[in-house]
Amino acid sequence: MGTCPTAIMPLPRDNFTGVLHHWARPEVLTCTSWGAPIIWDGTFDPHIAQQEARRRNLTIGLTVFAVGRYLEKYLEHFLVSAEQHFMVGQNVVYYVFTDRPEAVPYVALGQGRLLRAKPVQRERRWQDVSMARMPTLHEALGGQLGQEADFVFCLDVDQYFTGNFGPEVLADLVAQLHAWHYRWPRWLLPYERDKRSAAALSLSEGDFYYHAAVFGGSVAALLKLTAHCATGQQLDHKRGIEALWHDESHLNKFFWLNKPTKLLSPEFCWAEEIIWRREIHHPRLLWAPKEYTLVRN
Ligand code: 2GW
Ligand code: MN
Repeated sequence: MGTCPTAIMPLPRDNFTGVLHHWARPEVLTCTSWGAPIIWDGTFDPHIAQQEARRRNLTIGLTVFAVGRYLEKYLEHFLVSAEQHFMVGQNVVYYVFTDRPEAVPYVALGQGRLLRAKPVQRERRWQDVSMARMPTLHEALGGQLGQEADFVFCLDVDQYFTGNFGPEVLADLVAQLHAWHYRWPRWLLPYERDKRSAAALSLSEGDFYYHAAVFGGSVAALLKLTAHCATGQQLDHKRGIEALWHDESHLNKFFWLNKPTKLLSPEFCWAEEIIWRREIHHPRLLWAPKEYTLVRN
């Protein structure tokens, strides 16, 4: 971990965070080598972000897939906690993609917030459920979602909000540092290494390992991201191969080629099963318990 190389680079900033208070967290990396802020608790003022979002009257989309048993198991807690913590005070549109729109639980929504349940097919293999999100999101971003939202966040459903997740996270292209891998040397990161895959990264490539459970950005940037990943997945499929971590591998390839303009610290998507770490001040999202035997059969 280093600190921001302020001597050679302007302080990372954007309209939502203002100048990042990188000195508030000297023990962690608060900007990337290409000048993108890495936001940690204490490095931003949430009120500046809130005012900026209100001033621009933004609408923020939140997409989530709840197919098969994941609907009963995770969706209600996800939505109820999002009402408490996700973009409170902003215009929000939830897009819930599911094979059973009629089974989406009723959750009371705050003012300026609405939910759209969108039907999707149920894929046979779970890897396909996960990967099918990319083309589905691409289509939605090119349609109603893209028209009504300014920024969109795309999240896994098997998690719940535990702290404020507000407009400070907004930027053109936003990536999430993976809680398991943020302290590892690059050569150990679980990128796809098979050169035949569209997602392949060599040992000298890759900046960080990003978690596909959280990514976001402007509609234009996400159209590009989802097109890249959907195309890569399709190419691999035609060659009879599948990347190690499915859509996440393709996402990591995209972020290597197209640098994110903001990174979220692992506080924004933390796992309780990971031993407590001093730099994790304020977890905002927590992974829900998995119970693989129950849901993966
Ligand atoms: C997934 C795996 C095994 C059994 C079921 C499912 C499943 C996933 C499902 O039955 N229904 C469903 O709606 N999903 C959706 O796919 C749901 O939104 C879920 O959050 C998402 C990804 O599956 P998940 O959360 O079980 O996978 P993780 O937590 O191991 O995710 C990481 O790796 C994935 C690729 O293997 C994705 O890249 C994901 O974004 C990563 O967080
Ligand atoms: Mn997940």
